[in-house]
Amino acid sequence: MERRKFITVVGTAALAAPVLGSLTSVAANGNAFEGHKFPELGYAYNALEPYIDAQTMELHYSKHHKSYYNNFMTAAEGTDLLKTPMEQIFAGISKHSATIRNNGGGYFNHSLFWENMTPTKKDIPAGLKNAIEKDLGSVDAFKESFGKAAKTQFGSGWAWLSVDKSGKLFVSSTPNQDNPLMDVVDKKGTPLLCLDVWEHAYYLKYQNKRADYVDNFWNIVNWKVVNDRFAAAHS
Ligand code: MN3
Repeated sequence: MERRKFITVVGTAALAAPVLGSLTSVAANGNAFEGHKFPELGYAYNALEPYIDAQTMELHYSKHHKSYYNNFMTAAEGTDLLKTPMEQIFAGISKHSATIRNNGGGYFNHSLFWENMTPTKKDIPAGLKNAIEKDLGSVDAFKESFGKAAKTQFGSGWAWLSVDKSGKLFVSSTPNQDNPLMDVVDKKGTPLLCLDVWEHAYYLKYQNKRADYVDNFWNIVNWKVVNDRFAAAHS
């Protein structure tokens, strides 16, 4: 029923990727904010195999992510938050409830996460590659640093590549569903690439071996999307 309907949506979406392209750039582009939408997945549940298995993708997207979205929308009902872009909400997240912070973060972070993965291996575009080399030493040094952030984040959380206000790239990790846009985190910036290291993101396939999941992530990064986010953050 619901599952069949979803598969149809995925099939259609796959032809029209990228489907989430405007998520972070709505406000930046000056377009009217059209409300918080649960995003379509730009590929099938099994598209990222063998690195992320189909069952994990289905549960993660249709159950975990959907719950964050639904809970956020329920908590936001009847408030201005429904008319406020997530970036703006996060900039003042310290003034909101834990429900808004956790579920708003969960809704937003996963939307970024699905979009920055792809079944089609991509090279790192020159603009982003040059910036990584300038700010983080080399692509290998960046991967090492990002991998370390992902592997050593204690408990549930996320690893990030972001760009700060001065245009400099940095790597960080956040607990729970926090992200670099939130006023409560130490290292603030615009997220370009994220990796979910909650156990629900990898446990079915990798069990306790988070490091293997993190190392395999490099096979499915959508560098074009990361580069596009970098360019948008600059313009
Ligand atoms: Mn998750």
